[in-house]
Amino acid sequence: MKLTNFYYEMARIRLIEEAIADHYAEGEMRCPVHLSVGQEAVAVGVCAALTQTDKVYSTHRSHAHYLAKGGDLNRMLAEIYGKSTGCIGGRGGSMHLMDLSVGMVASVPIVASSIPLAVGSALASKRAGSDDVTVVFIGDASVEEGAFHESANFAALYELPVIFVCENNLYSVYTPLHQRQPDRPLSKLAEAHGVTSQQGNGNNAETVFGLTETAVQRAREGGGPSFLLFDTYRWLEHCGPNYDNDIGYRSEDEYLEWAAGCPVKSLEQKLIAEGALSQEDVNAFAAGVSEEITAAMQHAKEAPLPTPEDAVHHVYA
Ligand SMILES: Cc1ncc(C[n+]2csc(CCOP(=O)(O)OP(=O)(O)O)c2C)c(N)n1
Ligand SMILES: [Mg+2]
Repeated sequence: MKLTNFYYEMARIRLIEEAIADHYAEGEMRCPVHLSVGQEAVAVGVCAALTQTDKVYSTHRSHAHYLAKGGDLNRMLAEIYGKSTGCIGGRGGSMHLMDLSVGMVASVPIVASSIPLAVGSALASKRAGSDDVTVVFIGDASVEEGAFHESANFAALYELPVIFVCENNLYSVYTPLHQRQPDRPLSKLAEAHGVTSQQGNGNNAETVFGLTETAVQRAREGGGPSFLLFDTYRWLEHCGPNYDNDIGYRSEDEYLEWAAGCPVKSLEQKLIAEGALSQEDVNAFAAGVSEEITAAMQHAKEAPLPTPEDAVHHVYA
């Protein structure tokens, strides 16, 4: 059943992110990590509306997108540990996850820079006569970059099959949205370029899925781009494994309010209340995922580092 699958995928991503946070202090992960705890419903709801060959582009906060699109956990953790078995051979780490075999084309940490790549990908699909759709996950800060506006304009003009999925977690690092932009929905910016826009609760995977399904259908039928604005919240610090509500840029009360609407827990409670899941199912699932994570962590730690010779591969001169 679809909603139960949403729950399992979100709970798995949460457990994986928590495991990364638990191990980070060991100092063996070779890169910064931007964790998606609290934002799982957007990744899962969006990717559930896509096929394997539909394309996804992501940002610095890429783990949930990669996993929801079907990326391999062993290769993700090995990448974060900088190992040669990582999804890009240990060259990039957490912010550069990709897996072409499942349509996870690229993650790029320069804010907004994956947007023109995604629009180019949609243009390529359209010109090739393919009905693939491209999704680009962006944060709320991305719409402050010129690249967003040029890309939205171009996508609307050429009616490209691209969906801009904006995860509005209210912050760009330590700066809240209200200190960066006038008071109007971010979706107005996309609408100004002629891009159809919708806004929804980004902590409800069913809502996210429904809005994405409609946008995907429009794109496949030649209806052009969409901008989907999903309200959500990052629970941990911008970059790293800790809570940082004590340093002053946001309040504990604000965090607690969002945490009370936890996307994973609320869906779990709904499914248990409806009888679609039991507490035993939940516990058994968590135990299975824990084993999967333990094995993947071990694989990542034991895998070899890239060799010095590997450094000259994939370099163009
Ligand atoms: C062009 C550019 N400017 C600044 C940065 C530094 N930076 C990294 S993440 C980030 C905030 C991004 O905020 P948002 O897009 O809302 O994503 P979130 O981190 O909230 O998921 C900034 C400013 C960058 N990577 N690229
Ligand atoms: Mg943000």
